[in-house]
Amino acid sequence: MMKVIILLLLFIFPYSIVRAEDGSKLWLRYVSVSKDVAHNRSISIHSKDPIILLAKQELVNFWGKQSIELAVDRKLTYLKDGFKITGNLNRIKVIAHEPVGLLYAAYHLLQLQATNQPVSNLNIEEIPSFDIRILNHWDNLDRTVERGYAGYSLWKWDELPGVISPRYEEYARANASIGINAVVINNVNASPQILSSQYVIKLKSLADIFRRYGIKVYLSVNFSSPKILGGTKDSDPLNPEVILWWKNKVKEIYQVIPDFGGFLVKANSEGQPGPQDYGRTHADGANMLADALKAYHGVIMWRAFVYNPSSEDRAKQAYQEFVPLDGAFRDNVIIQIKNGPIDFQPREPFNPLFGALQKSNEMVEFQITQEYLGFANHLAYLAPLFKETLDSDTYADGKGSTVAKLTDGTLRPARKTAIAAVANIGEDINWTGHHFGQANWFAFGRLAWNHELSSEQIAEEWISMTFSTDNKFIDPVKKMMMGSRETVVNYMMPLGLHHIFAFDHHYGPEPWGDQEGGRPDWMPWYYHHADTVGLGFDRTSNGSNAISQYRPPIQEVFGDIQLCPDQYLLWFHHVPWSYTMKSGRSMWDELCYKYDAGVQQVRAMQQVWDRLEGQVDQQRFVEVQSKLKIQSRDAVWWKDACLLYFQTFSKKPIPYDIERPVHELEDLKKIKLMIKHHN
Ligand code: GCV
Repeated sequence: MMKVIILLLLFIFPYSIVRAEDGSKLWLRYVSVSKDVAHNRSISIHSKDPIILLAKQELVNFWGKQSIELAVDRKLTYLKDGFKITGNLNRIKVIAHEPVGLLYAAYHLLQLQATNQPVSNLNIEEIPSFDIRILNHWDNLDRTVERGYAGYSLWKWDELPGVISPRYEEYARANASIGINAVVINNVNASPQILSSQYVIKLKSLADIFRRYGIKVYLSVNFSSPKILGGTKDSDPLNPEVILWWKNKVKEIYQVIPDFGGFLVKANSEGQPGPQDYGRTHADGANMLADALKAYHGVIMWRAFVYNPSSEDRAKQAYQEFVPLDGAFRDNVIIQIKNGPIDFQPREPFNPLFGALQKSNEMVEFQITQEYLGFANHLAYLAPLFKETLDSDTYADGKGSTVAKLTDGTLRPARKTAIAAVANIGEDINWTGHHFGQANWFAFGRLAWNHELSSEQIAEEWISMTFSTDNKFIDPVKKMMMGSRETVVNYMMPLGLHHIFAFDHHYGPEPWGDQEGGRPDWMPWYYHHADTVGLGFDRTSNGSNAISQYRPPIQEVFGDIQLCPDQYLLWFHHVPWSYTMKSGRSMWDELCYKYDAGVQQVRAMQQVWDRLEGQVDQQRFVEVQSKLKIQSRDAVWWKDACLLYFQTFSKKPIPYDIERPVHELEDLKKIKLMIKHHN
């Protein structure tokens, strides 16, 4: 009976409509080639290396064009783990320095094919921008994910190593297809248990799968592990007993996982333990671990995300902590710095630590998971945000010292360069909660591979691989994606406003937020400083003087209210409500228009998407459509909450030509979302 119904459905509806399209395939929708095609071309290799065999297999399965020869040339060190592809209509030759380079080349070719690019006359050379291209999972051992909005963790620790979910390999393949070659498996708020022998064995089973795709595993470690797990008196980095504990633990890990990557450490930050608990410095702590890893070529990624409740501006604290330690870190330590000085806000100026450290390795940490951008409910394409930071000129080594060039080895040669991002991946069938969240995972990988790619190009690649190669679909969707991050900035925090989120879960607006006895640096008023005079955080020399951490001429630009770009105005200045903006409007009016623009822009996104019905499978169409409805309602919520609240200080009318508020401020203040935040 069932069979009959299915046949009937297939007859009535075109195949694409009834086909289950749940997003689980990500951008990997290569079409298997027919026997005939396969018969007429050859894929040849000269090695039994498992990664090369995999590269061959992918091409055998999906490459529908001319013959290909894949070879490793150990002399071509300059290629790193990149590749060269040359060829004509009859034959393609792929050369790499590393076996994994051939796998990346295979995915490159498959991407060209999937996006209908010409492959008849190829002359391609790709060398990745960064050596380590790493995802940071904030996954806990109980499978909750800190700031994760796509379900539980992929890692089923209770089943490992006995049961291997097929998703581990699918995950590895997706990463390899965009050049990601490293993953930190667990939350930076790390459980010491991850280092127990039992977990090391579980980790091995993941590492064995990932290795086939050129991916190394790393662990976040808890600085108190020696005391908690090993029973040492303390975890003082200068205590010989502690040093020995780490040495032995590292040895144990490498015995089981010979290509283990290293440790990521959040120390003395937001309540996590660290070397300062014993009067030692971040350098003492990092170096002790670096020494333990050195013999195995392991790396320490030591986070600079540190701040304490004090009278000092939070935005200044990482710089103050780390700049005096410059030069004190071992060469296998990389200081991992969040893109902005506060915390992954919809928009922040670049972190002044970039380039301020002259003699220490630095890397950027981005956040793909949308902790501060509407979770998995809002569509926000983040390549423009990533590029905004990477392309920021710090002037550290003169003009042109962009964050990208400071961290990719161009200006500051490093043993190993790296770039990280906090993953947005979970157990959800579509991996990222929102179908368009996949684009941010993809975009991070592509930019880590080549930070010179444009956001547009990456969007186009992703859309055509994920949805459709039809320009009638690609063009409007690309346009919608390109504006989406600015849209979120507009309805959440325009003009440099930041951190006015609801307490703890960071979903909705709470500019009025206050918790009795709570940390001031976790309260919105700490950041917006609204009063009868105006709005914004004075970080000039009259205020916290955070601008002094930037170099000239950036310092002058950010520090001068006339020169400061609108997008950072309220980040650096306390601006009078009636201040005349570059547009000629008062600051208050400008603020109102920005919030309103945000709302209108989400509505326009809905219109774009609704028009595309029928050009995309129904399941993904409806799921995205419904998320856009949520985003639209949330945008109005943000606009009303912020404007009605700030109006209590500005005492000015909301310009009459924009949409009127639909909420009462007092009602909005009562909203308390019960979103659990798992540490
Ligand atoms: C992992 C922010 C987040 C925390 C996160 C922290 C960090 O404060 O809200 O959940 O903790 O950043 O990056 O360490």
